[in-house]
Amino acid sequence: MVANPSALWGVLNVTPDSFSDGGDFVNVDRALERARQMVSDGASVIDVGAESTRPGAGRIDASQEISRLTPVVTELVAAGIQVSVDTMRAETAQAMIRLGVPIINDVSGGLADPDMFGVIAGADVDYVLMHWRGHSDQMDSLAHYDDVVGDVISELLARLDASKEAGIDASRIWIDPGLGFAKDIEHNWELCRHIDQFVAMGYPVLVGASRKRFLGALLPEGHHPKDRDGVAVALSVSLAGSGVSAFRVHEPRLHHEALEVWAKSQNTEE
Ligand code: PMM
Repeated sequence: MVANPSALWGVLNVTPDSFSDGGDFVNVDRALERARQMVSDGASVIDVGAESTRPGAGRIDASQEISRLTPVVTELVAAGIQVSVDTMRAETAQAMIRLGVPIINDVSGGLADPDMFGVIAGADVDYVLMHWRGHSDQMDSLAHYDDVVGDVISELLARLDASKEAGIDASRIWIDPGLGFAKDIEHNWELCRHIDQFVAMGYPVLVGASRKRFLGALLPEGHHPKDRDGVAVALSVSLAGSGVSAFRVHEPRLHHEALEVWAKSQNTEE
């Protein structure tokens, strides 16, 4: 038997200003075409976001976020594609749940909006609870830890406790160490090296390293974030045997092929 490669969540940013693909998929037809392509390339979930979380990014309001998401999400749900919506806002999450979205991906782990946990607790959805310390315009100044792995785990545990108190079913929760969010380059690597400790927490783990700055630091100055796909694939392969449940990636085809090679190369004979 061949070991199962982790699942892939394809990133679809319907934003004019995301750091790697801003503006590429604002047009609804192009967004749908890209989503379909990512599914045929091996993505099992399409993670749609309408608000950029790149470092330094400003915020948009909920009505703008909902109006960017609605046409794309409606079509994806109708096409039977498994959709996750990347939002920190309870109002947006509620609107997307009404459209039939089965997963809410909240990079703030419920911290950005006090109503988020209540919305999730009352719905039949999975919830990605990511480690987060503050909004994009301040997160770089929040990247201070005594022990990054221990601190991120204890902050996640505090959010998991709060989610339980709010009535969210633990079996619907995914956790995510939040690579690039209030972490410097070395913090991100330290988290990758110790990803097994996150897996040991007993929740499915989602990792979002694709095209992030800490990977870009390995490449020549002046490169485009899209040039980071090769190093991102290498990282996915290096984490493939760690028990991570899914990788959130911009180029599912490359990750899918590489993870297949990884799986074939494992000695998993019964
Ligand atoms: N990273 C970004 C956006 N959403 N969601 C999760 N769960 N984990 C992440 O690491 C994550 C995320 C930022 O990257 P993008 O601008 O390429 O979407």
